[in-house]
Amino acid sequence: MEILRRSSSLWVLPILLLCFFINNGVFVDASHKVYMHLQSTTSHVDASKVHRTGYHFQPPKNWINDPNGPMYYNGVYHLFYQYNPKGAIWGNIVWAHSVSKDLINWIPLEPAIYPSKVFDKYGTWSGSATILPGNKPVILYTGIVDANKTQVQNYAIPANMSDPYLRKWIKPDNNPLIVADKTINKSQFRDPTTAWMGRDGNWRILVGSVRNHRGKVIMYKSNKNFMKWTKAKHPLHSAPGTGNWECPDFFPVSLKNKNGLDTSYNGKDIKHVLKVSFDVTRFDHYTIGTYDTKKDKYFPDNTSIDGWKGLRLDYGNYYASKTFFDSGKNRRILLGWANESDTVDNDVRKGWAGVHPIPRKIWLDPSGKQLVQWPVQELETLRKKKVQLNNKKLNKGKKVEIKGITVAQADVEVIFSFTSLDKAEPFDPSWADLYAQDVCAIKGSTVQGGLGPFGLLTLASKNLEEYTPVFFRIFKAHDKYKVLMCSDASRSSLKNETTMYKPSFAGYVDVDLADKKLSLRSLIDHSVVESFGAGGKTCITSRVYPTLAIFDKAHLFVFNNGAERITIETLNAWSMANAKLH
Ligand SMILES: *[C@@H]1O[C@H](CO)[C@@H](O)[C@H](O)[C@H]1NC(C)=O
Ligand SMILES: *[C@@H]1O[C@H](CO)[C@@H](O)[C@H](O)[C@H]1NC(C)=O
Ligand SMILES: *[C@@H]1O[C@H](CO)[C@@H](O)[C@H](O)[C@H]1NC(C)=O
Ligand SMILES: *[C@@H]1O[C@H](CO)[C@@H](O)[C@H](O)[C@H]1NC(C)=O
Ligand SMILES: *[C@@H]1O[C@H](CO)[C@@H](O)[C@H](O)[C@H]1NC(C)=O
Ligand SMILES: *[C@H]1O[C@@H](CO)[C@H](O)[C@@H](O)[C@@H]1NC(C)=O
Repeated sequence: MEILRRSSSLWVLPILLLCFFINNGVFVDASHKVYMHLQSTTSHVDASKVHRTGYHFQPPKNWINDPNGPMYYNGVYHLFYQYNPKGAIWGNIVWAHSVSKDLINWIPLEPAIYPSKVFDKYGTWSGSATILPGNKPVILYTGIVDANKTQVQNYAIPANMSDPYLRKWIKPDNNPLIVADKTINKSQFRDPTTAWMGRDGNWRILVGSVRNHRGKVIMYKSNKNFMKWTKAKHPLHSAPGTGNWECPDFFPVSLKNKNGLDTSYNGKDIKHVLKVSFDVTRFDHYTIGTYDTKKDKYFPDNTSIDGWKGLRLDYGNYYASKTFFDSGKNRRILLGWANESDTVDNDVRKGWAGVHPIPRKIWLDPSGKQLVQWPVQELETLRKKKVQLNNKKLNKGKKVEIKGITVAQADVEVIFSFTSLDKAEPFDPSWADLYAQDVCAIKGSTVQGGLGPFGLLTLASKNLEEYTPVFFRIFKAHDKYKVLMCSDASRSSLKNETTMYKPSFAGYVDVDLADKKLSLRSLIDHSVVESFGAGGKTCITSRVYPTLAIFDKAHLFVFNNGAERITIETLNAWSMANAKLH
C-alpha cells in the first residue's frame, strides 16, 4: 500500500492533495501530506525511548508500515514488512525481513526485496506469499516502474532453498507478471493477495483497485505454472462509494471450529471472508460471505454491511493487515500495522514510526456473523510477575488501583459482572447514524451513566492528568441492549493538545448479556494499548504518548462511573518481559 503520496518535485513541503469523496451524501476529504525533504532524514533515536514498545514488533529505528508476505515455512515464521531504511517517515520502501519460531521473538535479517530492476525501480510495495505444491514459496509484490507511480505485479523466489531463513530472494527477468490493462488506473493497482487454487486447478489472486469511487478487487488467474496470469471477466467483488481498496485478503473460515484453513480450501461448512483496507478512511473492513466458485464471485451475507459502516477488524489504529494459514498449529494468523498518532516532526525526532500489533489468531464466531481475534498464545511466555483480584465490588464513582506489576508494560485480563440490566441508559435513536467512535466522544469515561462506563484506566498519571480509558457502556435500544466499547485517547497525553491525533476509538460488541458478564483484555506497552472485548469480538488499538504516565510513574486502575454496582469477578495482570527483537 501507499502511505504518503510522493511528488516528483523535491521542493514540495507539504503538498495537500484533497480528494473529495461522496458517500451517502456525506462529504469526506482525504488529505495526504508529502514530506519529500524528510524522507531521508538521518534518525536520532531518542535516548530516553519513552514511547518505544517492549514486546510489540518494531525495528531499532525508522519507519515501518504494512506486514508483507507472512508465512510459516519449514518450521519458521517469516515476516516481511514495508520499511524505510533511511528515515522515520514513509519513503525509500523496501521489504525488510525477520524470522521467528514463535511470532513474538524475532531475528532481523537483511532486506529481502528492494528496488533494483526496471520492473520495481521506483518502489517495492506490499504483497503476499504463497507456498506452491512441492513446498516452494513464492512472493507476489507490487513494483513501481516510473515516476508516475505506475504499478505492476511482480514475483520473487528464494535464491537458496537450503537456507533455513530464506535470506536472499531473486526477482526473475520475466517480471512483471501482471500489468494493468486500459480499463485499470495504473496508479491504483496494488497489493496482490496470497493465491488460492480453484477446482479447475488454476491459481487465482486479487489486486486492489478503484474505479469511479467504486472500490474493487480485480481477479487474475494463472495455470499451474503460476507464470501466466490473465484478468478474470469480473472483479471478485466491488462496492460503490468506498474509494480505493488496498491490501485485500480473501480466505475461508470454518463454521465448525476455531481452526484455520488453507487459503485454497473450499470444502463444506465454511464461509469466506473478504477484508480490504479502505484507503480513504484508513480502516480495515471485512464482510463474511459466500464464494461462488462457478461464477468466481464473492457475495457478502446480508448480515454484513458492505461499506464504511461495516465491520472492522480493529476499531483503532490498525491498517493494511494480512492473514496467513499457520500449518504448524492449524490456525489462521492476522498481522497488522499500527501507525503513530504523533506529529511527523515528533516521529522524526524520536527516530522511528510504526509498530505491529501482537499477531492474532482469527476465526469465525459461532454466530457466523463476525470474526473473533485473540493474541497468539505464545505471547503468554512473556508474562512475568502476576497480580490477581477476585470478587471486588465497585460502586458508582469508585476506582481501584492495580499495583505490584510494571503497568506500563503489562497484560491485563478482567471479567466484570453486574446483577441487573435495569439501569442501562436509553440509546438515543439519532446515534444510530453515527459511528461508535462519535458516541464514545459524546459519552466518555467521565460522563456518568447507568450500566457503565466501567473498565480500565491505562497509562494513567497519579492524579489523572493523563489516562487512556478502555471501557464498556451498555445502552438499551428499543429491542435490544447495545454494548459500546471505547478506547479513548482524548486525555492520553498533555503533549501538543492541538496537533496530536487523540481519537475516541470505539466499536459495538455483539454479545449476549444473559450471563451479565463482560470480559476485557488489554495489552499495554508504553505507547500502545491493544484491547479485546468479550473474548476478542471487538478489538481496538490505540497509540498514545503520555508524558507523566511513563515507566514506573504509570498507574493502572479499574473504574466504574455507572449507577449500577459492578463486580470485578477476576482480574489477572502480568508484568510483561521484553520480546527479543534485535
Ligand atoms: C507521466 O505522466 C505524464 C502525464 O500523463 C506524461 O506526460 C509522462 O510522460 C509520464 N511519465 C512517465 C515516465 O511515464
Ligand atoms: C545455501 O544455504 C546453505 C544453508 O545455509 C549453505 O550451506 C549454502 O552455502 C548456501 N548456498 C549458497 C550458494 O549460498
Ligand atoms: C488514477 O488515480 C489517481 C490517484 O492515484 C488519480 O489522480 C487519477 O485521476 C486516476 N485516473 C483516472 C483516469 O481515474
Ligand atoms: C438473509 O439471508 C438469509 C439466508 O441466507 C435469509 O433467510 C434471510 O431472509 C435474509 N434476510 C434478509 C433481511 O434479506
Ligand atoms: C507542541 O507543538 C508545538 C507546535 O508544533 C511546539 O512548539 C511545542 O514544542 C510542542 N510541545 C511539546 C511539549 O512537544
Ligand atoms: C495514522 O495516523 C493518523 C494521524 O496522523 C491518521 O489520521 C491516520 O489516517 C493514520 N492511519 C493510517 C492507516 O495511515
